Amino acid sequence: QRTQIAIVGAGPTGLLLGALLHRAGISNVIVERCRAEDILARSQACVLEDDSIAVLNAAGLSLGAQALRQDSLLLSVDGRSHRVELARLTAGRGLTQCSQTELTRSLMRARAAAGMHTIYEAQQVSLHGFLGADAPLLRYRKQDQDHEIRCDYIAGCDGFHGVSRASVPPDAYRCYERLYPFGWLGVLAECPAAAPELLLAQHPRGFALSVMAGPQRSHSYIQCSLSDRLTQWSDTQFWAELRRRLGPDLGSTLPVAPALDMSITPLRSFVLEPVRFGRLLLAGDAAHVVPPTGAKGLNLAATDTQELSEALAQACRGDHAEQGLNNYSERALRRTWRAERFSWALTRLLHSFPDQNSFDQRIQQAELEHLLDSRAAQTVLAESFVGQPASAGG
Ligand code: RFL
Repeated sequence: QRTQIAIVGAGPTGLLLGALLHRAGISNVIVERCRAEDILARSQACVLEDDSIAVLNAAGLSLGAQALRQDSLLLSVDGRSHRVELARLTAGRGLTQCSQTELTRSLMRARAAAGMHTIYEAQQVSLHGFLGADAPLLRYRKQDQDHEIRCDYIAGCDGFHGVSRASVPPDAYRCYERLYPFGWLGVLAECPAAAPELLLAQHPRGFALSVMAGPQRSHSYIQCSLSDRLTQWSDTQFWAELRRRLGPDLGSTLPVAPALDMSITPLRSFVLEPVRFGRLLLAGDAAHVVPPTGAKGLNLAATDTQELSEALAQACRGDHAEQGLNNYSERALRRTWRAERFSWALTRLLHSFPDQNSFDQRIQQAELEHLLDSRAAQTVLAESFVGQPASAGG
């Protein structure tokens, strides 16, 4: 088989890149390890910047009624909630809440409707020849048969545990990583979130977050210990703990419903430098991971795919050849480190760290008070959340 771009991974990054390339007239094939149903069984919150919505629209996707755009967010500090007016502080920019599952489903459907090729359940995917001058090769096994795809470029969109990064010689890159001493226990339920807006809560018992995932669905998360197991938590215990952390303002009216899904996620920051290796380009979680506190993961993926699709289209058409690809790594990393800084700072501000002493706690309290009292500090927070317009280099 021959295609222009072979994409590894049918998560949101791979699917979005495929859709953008298709729109630019570039042929692509996605090779994915899992079944489509398994990918859709993963449930995660999804909060998107206006620029990410624009990338989805450019890919021909409209989120419709499942997406809820808000001009503000709520910050609950020790049981008291405060509204941060995002749009007023950032000349009209806001955040859209939706479901990552529904977003992925829409991308899959559009891909199938356009006749684009996705190979699910591909085993033993391996990448060859991407550092050489010749066309690289993707090999995989399916139904006891070996297959090959020859292409011009490979896009590694296979997430943090994928094969793409693992195929690069270790002396060709550097990794920067931080693991956090806690995780998030998450519940997806058929009930509204604690508030219409994205809600982030700091509390001495730990962080909490509540977000809409459709008109009648919500994701809720509470900080938990890394040693916690799902068997230790019932729905009732989860809602009681969330209610406690939200305090009287929002806890007393918290809607609850049986959990449709419950999961525990460790929190991690990770950056790979560079993200281009000859004819292999990495995007999304394959290249960088942020703790979800700042809701930046998919937003980074959206900008990665936008820039990468343009650079790949340019290279495939032969005009100015690889100019865009040559710049891809540097531009992506500048954006990534900004998002990493924000996600790290917000995680530090809103979580309880097990090794925190009383001095650290007072500093955290002072920082939160400063944020609630200062319009300038709230503007900085709002700008980081909604993202800066592409023209500002954000
Ligand atoms: P994914 O979603 O991991 O998909 C990668 C795909 O590659 C496949 N794969 C392989 N295929 C073939 N061969 C192999 N050897 C392969 N190895 C892996 C996998 O099966 C999979 O299908 O990465 P992608 O596409 O880059 O997407 C990244 C996003 O999923 C991630 O950034 C977001 O979920 C992060 N995130 C959030 N981002 C936001 O922008 N806003 C949010 O509100 C938000 N909330 C969150 C989040 C992530 C969370 N967790 C789970 C860390 C909330 C949470 C709790």
